[in-house]
Amino acid sequence: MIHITSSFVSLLAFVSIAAAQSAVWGQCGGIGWTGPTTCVAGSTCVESNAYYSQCLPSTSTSSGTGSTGTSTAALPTSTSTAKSNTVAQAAGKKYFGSATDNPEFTDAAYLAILSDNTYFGQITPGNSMKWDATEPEQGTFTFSGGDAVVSLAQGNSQLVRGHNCVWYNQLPSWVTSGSWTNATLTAAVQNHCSTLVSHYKGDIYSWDIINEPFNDDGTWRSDVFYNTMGTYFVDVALIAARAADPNAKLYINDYNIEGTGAKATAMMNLVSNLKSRGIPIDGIGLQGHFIVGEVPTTIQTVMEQFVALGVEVAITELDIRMTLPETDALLEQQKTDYQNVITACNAVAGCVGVTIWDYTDKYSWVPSTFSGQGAACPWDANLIKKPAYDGIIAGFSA
Ligand code: 9MR
Repeated sequence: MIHITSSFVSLLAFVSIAAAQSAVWGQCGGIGWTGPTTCVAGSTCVESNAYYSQCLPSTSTSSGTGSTGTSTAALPTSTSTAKSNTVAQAAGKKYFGSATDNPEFTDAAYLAILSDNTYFGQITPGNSMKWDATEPEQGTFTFSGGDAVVSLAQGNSQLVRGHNCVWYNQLPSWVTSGSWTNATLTAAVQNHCSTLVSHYKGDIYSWDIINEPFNDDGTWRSDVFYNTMGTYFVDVALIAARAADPNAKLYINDYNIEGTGAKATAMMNLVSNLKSRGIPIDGIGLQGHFIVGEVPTTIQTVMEQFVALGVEVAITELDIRMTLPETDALLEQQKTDYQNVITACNAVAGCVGVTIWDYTDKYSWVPSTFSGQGAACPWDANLIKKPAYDGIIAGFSA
């Protein structure tokens, strides 16, 4: 009875302020949201994605990605004063970098850290160079989003990884629903890669020309490209890209190839096959979307095996997620996991750099894709460095 009464009182209190301000953990913005856009005292409106912003407790030092509705005790933070790109370059790497996305550029605090090239010597556009963004209609190219990323990087003296040219996802419907023949799709792929890579000629350190071509069992992914052209789409895209920007490093990028197994073997066989036929291939991107406590122990071995085939490697999309809420133990394990990944890259001369898939939990893709998981990045949602950051520094210092 007492419980019901107190809930009722809370409900009344909530209703009375609902029109003005959202409660802690309540929605406070996003596309289509017509409710309050400010939060009750002690909480801050934080954007999760374009469709959802949430009132998070502003006094908490946690990443704020927990959504249990309970407040969390202070969580440990980074203690290192060293800078991630500075230590990466001191270790002989070309860069330590971060993915980013154009909507984030309006966040001044976010942008200031992203633009600090002692932290990040390289950036990757998370979405704005993809096919749906760059050729939404056949033959009509739009480069404004990608151009903004390149211009930001150049202003900051940062390298750019181009991402990506041919991928099964984020395709405009004219590609996925077209009635293609081998010849017409070959021409479309050639034109897309050639125009995209030419536009950024001289601006890009490395390009993910092919993204995620394999299933986890090492078979080819069934998509419009493979289903229409067989494996020939890989040749077509790589050849077009090489002609468009001879100095850009051409990569194939995938996930679940970071440990030995069928998918890594399939990628190695592809590299050997391309090399034997003189098709240009310079690098393999190991994405590195990991789970805390589950980083493959064979990551260094796999990188060495790729390098032995005559390509460079990079960790291209590193993040290490956990089941929320964050705890001291999970953050400590995450620090160890980040350190192990960086240590492996550091130990392999042909591993040129590491890119995290955005640096802050504020803009991570993880919570919207894996329900109940998050806190995958080295900076929390309040842009505070977590113990994972110390793991990165330690890995480059080994
Ligand atoms: O970070 C990207 C996210 O904003 C997009 O919604 C998503 C759509 O597929 O793509 C994310 O980036 C992916 C990358 O392009 C390829 N590897 C997996 C990444 C995370 O999904």
